Amino acid sequence: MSKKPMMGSYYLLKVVLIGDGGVGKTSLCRRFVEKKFEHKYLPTIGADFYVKNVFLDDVTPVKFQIWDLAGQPRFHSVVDMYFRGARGALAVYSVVDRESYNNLINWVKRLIEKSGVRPPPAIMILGNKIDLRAGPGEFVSPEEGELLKNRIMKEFGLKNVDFLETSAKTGENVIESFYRLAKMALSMVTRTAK
Ligand code: G3D
Ligand code: MG
Repeated sequence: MSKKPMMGSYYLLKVVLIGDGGVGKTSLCRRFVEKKFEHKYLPTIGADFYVKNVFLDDVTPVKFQIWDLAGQPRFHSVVDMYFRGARGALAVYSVVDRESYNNLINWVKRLIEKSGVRPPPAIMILGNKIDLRAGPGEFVSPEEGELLKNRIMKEFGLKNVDFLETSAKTGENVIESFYRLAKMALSMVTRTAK
């Protein structure tokens, strides 16, 4: 990533994180945003909001606006607001939590209904916590992640859907996830004057 300051116009990209509580959404945000972040806690609407400027392929300026839903049940009525205008979503399950994998399609359904954008948001499906797969237990496999991606594309008639496995703990594929999502979403946003 380039260190030059962002000048002139840029792509403004609203991204939301969806998926069950505990799958690692906040950890993925923190890992991506690192220390260079503006972090504003907005308790009234139950979401954390982050901004991060990057240059995709070292030339394309993108300002990520990342919304990380805090997830308290009492804030469910603001989920529509949170989804509205999102051009991209990180749809996260945990590879050590099969229920979160099974529930992800319902999150995607809600996002598509509530985002209000056409074409629908680009979606990066993430199987997180792969560092835990080395231990004992039953895990969601990468093949199952691919199956979910294909199912989501087919069921909702979407083109901009991708899948990666990540670890917010080790950092594996975290930057890659946000960048790939941005590349898919860029075709749907226009540059904004600074
Ligand atoms: P959420 O925002 O989706 O609710 P969090 O999830 O980011 O709060 O993460 C929930 C718990 O999972 C946290 O542990 C966090 O440290 C852990 N976690 C998140 N991502 C990973 C990962 O990639 N690998 C491992 N091993 N753990 C992860 P605690 O113990 O704080 O509840
Ligand atoms: Mg969280």
